[in-house]
Amino acid sequence: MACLHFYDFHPPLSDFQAEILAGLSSRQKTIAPKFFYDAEGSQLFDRICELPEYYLTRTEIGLLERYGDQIAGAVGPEALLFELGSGSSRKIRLLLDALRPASYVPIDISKHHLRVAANALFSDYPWLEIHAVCADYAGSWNLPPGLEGQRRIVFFPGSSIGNLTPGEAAALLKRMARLVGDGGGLLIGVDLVKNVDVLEAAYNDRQKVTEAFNKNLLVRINRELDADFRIDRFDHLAFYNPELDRIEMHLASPEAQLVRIADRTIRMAAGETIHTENSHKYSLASFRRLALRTGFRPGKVWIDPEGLFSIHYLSA
Ligand code: AVI
Repeated sequence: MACLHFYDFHPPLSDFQAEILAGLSSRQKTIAPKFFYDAEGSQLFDRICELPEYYLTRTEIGLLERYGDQIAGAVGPEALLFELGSGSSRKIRLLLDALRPASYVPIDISKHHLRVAANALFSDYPWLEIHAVCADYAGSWNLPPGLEGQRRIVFFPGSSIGNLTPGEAAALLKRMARLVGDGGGLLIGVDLVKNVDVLEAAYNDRQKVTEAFNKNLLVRINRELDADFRIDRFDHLAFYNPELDRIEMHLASPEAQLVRIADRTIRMAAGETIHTENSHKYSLASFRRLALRTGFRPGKVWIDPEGLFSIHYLSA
């Protein structure tokens, strides 16, 4: 029967200052990509998803529209559908229409996003049972009560798996395999290795929205940690690393400069970079190999005619 429940597992907040200072003190300076998504960064990411060069979102939505019936056939009926992370409402709606699952369990670290999204879905899908869980899906959390015994499917769209190193990705897939258990499955969007120009254009858009998204990290650190990054003294750098099959994003300092953060001074040498994100790309074979290491069996895969993006169904 239709219902909407919220469960708050109080995900631990990360210590922003400690993590930023540790990352900027290492030999290759780093800022973790999870810090992109403050209110401004989340809005910039929504704009990225609409950019002509950023084919990922559009192509994945096209696959869900075109192959919804086949996907539903592979996944099977009456499942308990988990979604990890705040997904695009368009994607989950397409999947709900195609699958008509028994229950839907969105898991998100942001209580506000989760509430807004779950309320909107509840009013548009009156037949759906929704159990919204506020938790860090990569951390520890418990299954809401009363959901035992149903077949479980995880939906993990957007190629978010690509923002993890292959080792981290394997660890997360293993957790998902344990969550869904025997008979369960994972429907996962994975961006494909392709022509370097197409890949690099997607992270160097002409409207410079990705540049603003990258530099917003420095704006955020200035505001929240009383730092004095001169945003105009950093360059957005995004390039394909063919040895590691990934787009790397960095913030490069063309000249030597000092930056004050809290009570510390960070020294940037001329040409030095802060590494802010990896976005790994897979071939069908390399993603299947990764999945096989984690307790999943590769099943059907859907790809657009240009070979840009894939959706894999893996069974546990
Ligand atoms: C969220 N994630 C899959 C995006 C990506 O393509 O790796 C984040 C992003 N970074 C720059 N543009 C988009």
